Amino acid sequence: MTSAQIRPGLFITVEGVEGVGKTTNMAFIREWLERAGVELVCTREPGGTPLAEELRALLLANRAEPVDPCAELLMIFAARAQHLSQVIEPALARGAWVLCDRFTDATFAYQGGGRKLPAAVIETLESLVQGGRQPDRTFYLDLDVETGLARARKRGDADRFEREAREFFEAVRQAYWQRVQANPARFTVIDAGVSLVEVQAAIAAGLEDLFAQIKGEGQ
Ligand code: Z5A
Repeated sequence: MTSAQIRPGLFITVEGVEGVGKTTNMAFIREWLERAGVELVCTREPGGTPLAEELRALLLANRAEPVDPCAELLMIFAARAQHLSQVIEPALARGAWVLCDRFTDATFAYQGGGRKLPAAVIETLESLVQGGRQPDRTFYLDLDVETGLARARKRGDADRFEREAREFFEAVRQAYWQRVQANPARFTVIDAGVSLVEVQAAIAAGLEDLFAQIKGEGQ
């Protein structure tokens, strides 16, 4: 029996501030789950469909015109609505697992914490766009902002978010921690400030724990 048969339709997200190593570790999680026999759809936000990727490009582009935080928020949820209806919900409905690089926790962190939009406004859009859909498990990679920004700077050209000041990312990190504290059963917190080998050992332990939990639920 494969893991997907034990528990079909699991939604896993990966979150963290700038430079935390999400892309690197998404590939690790993907390989780990595929080795375990999971049918996996790997995707990202904002993005994941042609239209949502166009919205992503609009969101990330540097531009002279200041972007209103509310316009930013609505574009993110427009992309999410498309992504959910075209990719995430169909995959979960057929029993595949979905591994997504960022989801609505990022909205509470960046648009809530970073841009200071009220949580109640984000919750209203969350309810409209997602209904009751929430990730089943979220790997939150935590790293101090200074180290994260130093890692990210090595990548070259900064997008519109990456040009924000350090205080913005401190507020983002703080908002992530509020999400973790409000939903402790959903989050697996990973210290991303250690070597990649150690980070991936911690992620593997988190995945083992998830499998033990779903096996327990299936008995
Ligand atoms: N955004 C938003 O505002 N609201 C929302 O609701 C959503 C998103 C969903 C794009 O996201 C932007 O969208 C994002 C927030 C906003 N902007 N910001 N900031 P994204 O996820 O595509 O962009 P990103 O944050 O830049 O993520 P990334 O590309 O996955 O980068 P990363 O997390 O920094 O990962 P990385 O490229 O794997 O790692 C960075 C470097 O560190 C790289 O050279 C690695 O080799 C190195 N690394 C990784 N791990 C280690 C360890 N352990 N030690 C040493 N070096 C390491």
